[in-house]
Amino acid sequence: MATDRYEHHDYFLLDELLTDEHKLIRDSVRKWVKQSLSPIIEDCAQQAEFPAHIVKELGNIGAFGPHIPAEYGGGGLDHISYGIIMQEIERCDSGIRSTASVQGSLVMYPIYRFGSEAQKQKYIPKLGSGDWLGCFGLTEPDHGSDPAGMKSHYVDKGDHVVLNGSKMWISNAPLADVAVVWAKNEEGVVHGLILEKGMEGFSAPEIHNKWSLRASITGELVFDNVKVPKENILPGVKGLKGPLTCLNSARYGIAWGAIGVALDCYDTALRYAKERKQFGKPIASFQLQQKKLAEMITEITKAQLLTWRLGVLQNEGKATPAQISMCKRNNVEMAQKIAHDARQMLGGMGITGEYPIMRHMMNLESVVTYEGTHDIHLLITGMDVTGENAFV
Ligand code: TGC
Ligand code: FAD
Repeated sequence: MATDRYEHHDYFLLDELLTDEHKLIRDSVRKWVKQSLSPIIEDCAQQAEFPAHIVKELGNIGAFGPHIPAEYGGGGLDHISYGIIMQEIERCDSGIRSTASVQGSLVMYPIYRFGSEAQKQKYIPKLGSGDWLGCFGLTEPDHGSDPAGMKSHYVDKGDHVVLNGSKMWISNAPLADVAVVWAKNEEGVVHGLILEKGMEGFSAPEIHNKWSLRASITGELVFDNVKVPKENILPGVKGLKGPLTCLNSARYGIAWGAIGVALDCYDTALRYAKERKQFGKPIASFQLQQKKLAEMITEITKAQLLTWRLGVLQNEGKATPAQISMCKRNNVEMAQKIAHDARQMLGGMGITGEYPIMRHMMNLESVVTYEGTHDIHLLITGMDVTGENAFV
């Protein structure tokens, strides 16, 4: 990719809603992204290689679990700070934001929220620092949108349980040191288990040939009579509300992250339109191009306001899962439309790796599907406003 020339756009002076600490966090993450991530990201995506060395760097900049109390190795920051960090990272690449949101919201958070004191002390600090990488196993080959149907299960063997089954589409899996896995006990009740790399019968083969999130590593989790010590079961939750509670936190981060993608596409298209000349004039002077740019910044601004308000509600402990679903769904769709228009504005150059837009477009095809598909989030909103459950 050419030099990262990104400039932030704040059409409605939303910076005035941020604290000095928020702005400091944003500026320092943005600086790291420009110095360390932007120069390598296009090659990683082209080669379908996850830049494993950045796990430690993400830990160093505080990208893992910023909203988890510092006493456990998190950042001790508020939810708006968490969102800003996801926005700045995803502004460069959704796959790297995936690494950060899985580690923080789907591995550290369940251990923090539902784990024993010993589990918290053992796992969270090493995950927060980036010494260990984690993954989260909920989806199965036959159960994606309907995780209640999961087949992974374990049986009680005294001081340990024996786990069988498999998980599919698991971000970070092939390299993960720790996996938070959801499986049913003999009564069919879902529980969370912490698995460690190297446990006998536990493997994590890589899924190849993705056209999306190519700089992120994705795999399966296979459990073939894995002996899991009982002390590795999360004691604080049972039932599907365990994993779904963690998803609220990750979906919230994606809502912010999608704004980062949209801002990068808008910024790229705006600069290109001012510099590219056709018919003797910058293409920015043509009304059809101005329409696209004006609509982009309008939609970004609306999403920024929605998401900032969600952040305030999240800080106050008042955000509902349905509000988070609405925001994730809205922002990802907004980013997809902007990426599509931005790509067209760059003409032929829009399909090359010289510019980030095509990579963002392809990444968004995963973002619109994972953490609950676009349609599932619509149905969650539908259920919330009508009181009628379309899933049963
Ligand atoms: P349902 O009967 O509605 O609920 C079961 C229990 O869960 C509770 N619950 C929630 N709790 C907290 N937060 C939420 N958002 C919750 N939604 C539901 C609910 O109250 C109930 O509790 P209880 O005490 O009564 O037992 O469940 P259902 O089987 O009808 O399914 C509902 C549905 C479809 C909305 C849900 O299962 C769903 O969200 N499906 C989408 C699955 C999904 O999002 N998978 C994501 C996998 S992880 C991932 O994609 C990571 S990608 C990360 C990256 O790389 O960035
Ligand atoms: P399905 O559930 O089979 O859905 C197929 C289609 O049917 C979708 O369009 C869906 O909206 C629609 N549909 C389903 N049910 C309904 C309904 N009731 N009404 C209307 N339409 C419906 N999972 C993890 O657990 N951990 C991870 O780390 C993880 N990382 C991922 C990384 C990538 C790159 C990808 C692509 C996925 C990842 N996932 C992960 C899995 C992801 O969460 C699932 O792909 C997603 O939940 C959808 O499940 P599915 O792919 O099985 O699709």
